[in-house]
Amino acid sequence: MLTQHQIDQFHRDGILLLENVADYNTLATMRDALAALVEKSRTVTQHDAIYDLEPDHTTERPRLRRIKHPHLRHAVFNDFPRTEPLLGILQQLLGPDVRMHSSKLNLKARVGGSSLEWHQDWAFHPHTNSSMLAVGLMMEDCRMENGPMRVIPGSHQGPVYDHNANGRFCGAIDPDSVALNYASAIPCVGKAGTISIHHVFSVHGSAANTSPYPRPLLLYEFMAADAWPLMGVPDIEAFDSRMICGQPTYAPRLEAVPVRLPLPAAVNLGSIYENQTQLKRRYFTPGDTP
Ligand SMILES: O=C(O)CCC(=O)C(=O)O
Repeated sequence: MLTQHQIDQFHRDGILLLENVADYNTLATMRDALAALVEKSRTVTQHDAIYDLEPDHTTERPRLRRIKHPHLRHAVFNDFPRTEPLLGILQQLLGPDVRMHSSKLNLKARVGGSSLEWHQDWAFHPHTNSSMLAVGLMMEDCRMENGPMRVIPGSHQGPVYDHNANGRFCGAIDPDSVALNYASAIPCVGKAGTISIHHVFSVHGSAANTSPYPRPLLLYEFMAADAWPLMGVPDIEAFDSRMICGQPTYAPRLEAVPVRLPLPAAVNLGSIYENQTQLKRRYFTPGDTP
């Protein structure tokens, strides 16, 4: 469980790191599940519902940017947030009723795995209130050369920034037009089993992976059950099946939150990496992204 000091730190900085949240056996099962998914990607030649490919992905040398919705691919990814200690941590931060918004496993392939430009998760999916956060589990040790996620402390107190380019949503902030202290960003480095927790408004991004090892970061987004997406709920059964504890509600809680809708929609819906190529000025060098 979190101490009051850690809870205060999360609210002050919008980012918190915690060691030893996943144990040895859980990490071993996750790594096996990941290896099987990477093996299956050998026959895939285009982005699909499961895989986001690095531009140089081949059958002989599979290179993935992301596995989409890992909680639907293997029980270990579904169970992890539904068991202690993560479950209790989420309830401390979000209350008794918690829903998963989504999950993703960002692999950042070794030697050149793609960077991600600065962005706020809120820009992708504004809700009726801001009781939302993301948890990132380091499935392997993560160092600076692996291209760790970096989170700008205090940026969750700021506005929601423009994430459009060429007249469409692109999922990235133009670093030259937003005066943030990018150098102050906290790198999410640590031993395998460490988690980061960042607020839905926190500005974050990551450099390319220059190391000879991949950087598997298992990310989940969660919200209080009374935070409802402003872009609508297309499938109420799927929505409620993502409750991880407590009860769903049909009475959204409304907060005076800053909102920009992610519209007009990005051209390549479903790949943040492709969307961000629309940005004119990048902060990070792209890695393998052409
Ligand atoms: O993988 C990373 O370094 C950042 C992840 C992220 O911000 C995202 O997938 O939205």
